Amino acid sequence: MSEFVEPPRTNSATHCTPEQYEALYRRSLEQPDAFWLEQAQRLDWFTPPTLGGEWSYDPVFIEWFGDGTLNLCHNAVDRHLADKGDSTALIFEPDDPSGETRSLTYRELHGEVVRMANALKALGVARGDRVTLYMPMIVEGVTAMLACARIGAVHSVVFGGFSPEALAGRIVDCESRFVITADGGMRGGRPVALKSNVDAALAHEGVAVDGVLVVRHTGAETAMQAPRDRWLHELASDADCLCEEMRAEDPLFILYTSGSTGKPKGVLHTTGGYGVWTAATFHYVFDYQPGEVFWCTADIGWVTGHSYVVYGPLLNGAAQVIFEGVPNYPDHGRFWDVVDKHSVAILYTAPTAIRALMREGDAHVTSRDRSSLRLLGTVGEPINPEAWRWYFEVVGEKRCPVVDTWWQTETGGAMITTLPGAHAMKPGSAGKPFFGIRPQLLDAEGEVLSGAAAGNLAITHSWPGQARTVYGDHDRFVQTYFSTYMGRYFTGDGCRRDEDGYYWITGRVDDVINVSGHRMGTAEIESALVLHDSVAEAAVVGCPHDIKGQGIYCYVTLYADREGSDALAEELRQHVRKEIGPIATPDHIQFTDGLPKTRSGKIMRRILRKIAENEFGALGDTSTLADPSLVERLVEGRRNR
Ligand code: 6R9
Repeated sequence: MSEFVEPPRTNSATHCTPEQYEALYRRSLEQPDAFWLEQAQRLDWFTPPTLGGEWSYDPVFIEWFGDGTLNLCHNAVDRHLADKGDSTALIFEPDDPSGETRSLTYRELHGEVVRMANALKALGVARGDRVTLYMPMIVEGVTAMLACARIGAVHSVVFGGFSPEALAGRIVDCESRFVITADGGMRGGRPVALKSNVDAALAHEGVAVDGVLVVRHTGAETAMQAPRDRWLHELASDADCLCEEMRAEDPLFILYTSGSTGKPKGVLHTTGGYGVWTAATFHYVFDYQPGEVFWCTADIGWVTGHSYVVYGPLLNGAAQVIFEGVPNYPDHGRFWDVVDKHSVAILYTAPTAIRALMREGDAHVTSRDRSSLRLLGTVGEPINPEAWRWYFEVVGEKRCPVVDTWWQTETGGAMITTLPGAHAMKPGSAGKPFFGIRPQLLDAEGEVLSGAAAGNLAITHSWPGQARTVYGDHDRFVQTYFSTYMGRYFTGDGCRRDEDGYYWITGRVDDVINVSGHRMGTAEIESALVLHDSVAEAAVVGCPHDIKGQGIYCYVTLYADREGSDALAEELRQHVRKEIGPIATPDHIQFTDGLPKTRSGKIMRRILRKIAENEFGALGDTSTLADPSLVERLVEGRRNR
């Protein structure tokens, strides 16, 4: 069931041995402040911190390195100029493989960041202001984040696949007065209309910003609205732009993520702790060696793009690929073409991409060289052992260790992962806790489970990369993460710990689903559905999906005078796409004359989940339902699909 796969030798000099891991892990628990103050030396500080963690989970406040000051843009860019000025920082690979690759040294990156920062100042952005980014995966996405950090502004990146409605909500929530976008983006050969989506978002009532900075990328014709909209190339200048001295606990960014209730939460990360966490995890997990090329395929619109496209690699002075495209364009060998073209040594991607490519057969992989690969990583959702083995055996030819990194938007960086060299791997298990992390498994009653056990995953002690609050709603932060199990951070994930102390994440235990590695609140999709004038009520659950991990299954009841049809189902799908974005497009819509409810009116989601999973034998006790016969009709409806 849980056999080990011995890691291939990593041909690196700095990887962590099993003994070193044990010693460092022990020290990180026994002397956390000393340990993390030491790790903090990975960064340059204006004022080095003397304080480690000052935190409590009841009441909830979290601070790390509270008396230190630093600037993360300085750490990601400027401080490398002395010895890495001429080393590669970014290699841009466009969507179109025949398009122009663009390589930037750290010195050139510095120039671009300064130009962007000056443009932001000219637009009126000041320290502490929130700036919303709605960008394609291009160099300027990275420089825009770094430019914000440079001048002390707080970036809030909104994934370019979100709809104007979703963008508008996120602009309003963090009272952002500035947007950075591009004339357009390209994905899989198709244009993405970013600037016109921004215009549509800003046309919503109550959404007003002072300035929109537009990057010329595709050259698409772009309507500019004076004086609000400005081109980057017209506003940028090469004048000196110093890095603001930030306190460790000054906000660095807000990133919206879905929860089980309500609208998305603006998870807030601060400067010092997040910087130390991403720098240290990147170093240990990926075991990066100078001269190697790193490639994380995540978009900067997600936390993985924040921590392992922007901050982690650049804080470590790494060279890395920025990829605008998708895995299957122009064909299913694109990832491996990019690996060969840029001699990628470390590849970090999501199980959904691995499954999608696995389905297309080995030839797309084996026809490419891939000899540059040294390490493989996955993130975003549980990886099924079959996909793990394909990644390890076919892609990595058993030469490359696979690191399966479990973490969340709220954790800032990797939390549970095998370390190359230190741990044997188990296909499907994330492995062992990272330094300083104390996972705990609890049952529904709050009893702590010891030894080999399965339960809900909580973390008992704070770590530097932990989110500090939900922007503008600290109560919601406390409620969401610290009230299920008092005095602990609750992850929302189910997990099993085996006899070797390896952790196996089993997926969300709340009303969050994970579609292609993207987190989605079922409540958000339900709210979008009931906005449609035919829909009386909706309940959304996850269902198994071969490629996406989970699909979106919607039970919909209509107003009495409406009738369900294929055409209406399609209309509802389009409606959800428009309200949230293409990633939220429902896979199944089942019309029903009612939803299973308790006598007190609570929807019994457990039953709906089982039916969507085609597990009709495991419906459990349905006797408390107000209308037990409804379940049979729902099962019948599912069977007929
Ligand atoms: C980094 C990221 C977080 C949720 C998390 C869990 C799932 C992430 C995983 C994993 C199993 C892994 N998840 N990594 N599950 N194994 N290696 O994905 O952040 O978008 O906030 O999602 O993703 O369910 O709770 P985020």
